[in-house]
Amino acid sequence: MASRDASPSIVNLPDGSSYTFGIVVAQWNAAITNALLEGAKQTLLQAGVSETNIEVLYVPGSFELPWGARQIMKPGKKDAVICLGCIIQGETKHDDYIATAVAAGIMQLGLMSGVPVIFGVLTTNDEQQAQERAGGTHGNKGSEAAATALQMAVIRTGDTLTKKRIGY
Ligand code: DLZ
Repeated sequence: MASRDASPSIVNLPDGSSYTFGIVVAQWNAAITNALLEGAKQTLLQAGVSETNIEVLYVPGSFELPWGARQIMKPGKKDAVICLGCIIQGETKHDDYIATAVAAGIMQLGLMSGVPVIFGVLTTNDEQQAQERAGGTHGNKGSEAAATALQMAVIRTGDTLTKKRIGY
């Protein structure tokens, strides 16, 4: 399949200077998840988010991401939380169980809390596919997750509506 360019959301980043983000990172397949973290941080900083407004929490594996996201949104205001993980298919169905639980947990937490929780979890057949999506030929999905978090922070605070009303 052909590789694709950076998504429009990464090219046209909203101004992030007034927002605060949490990033939760699974340590399974750490080389990949650290690359996703770098991509996410780079994108947030590029959008004007202050380094002090980015809090990072490490959890053991992707299964713990929803719990980590709940934990990181507790102490103070977060405009969005980004979950980063890498689930690689093995000989058993563990990847299916983990991925399904994590996706459901992240969705549920976002709906219950009102804080956008972004699914930045790779679910790949092998390590090569993961590398291609962590800064390789398919871009960096951590960066894309951060761009989504920025968009959701803007939507959540109603800034988009405000801009439309005043004629941007
Ligand atoms: C146990 C496990 C396995 C086999 N594979 C992965 C994986 O590919 N990616 C990942 O993020 N985590 C994996 N884990 C760990 C689980 O997410 C979790 O940390 C443990 O089951 C403990 O709850």
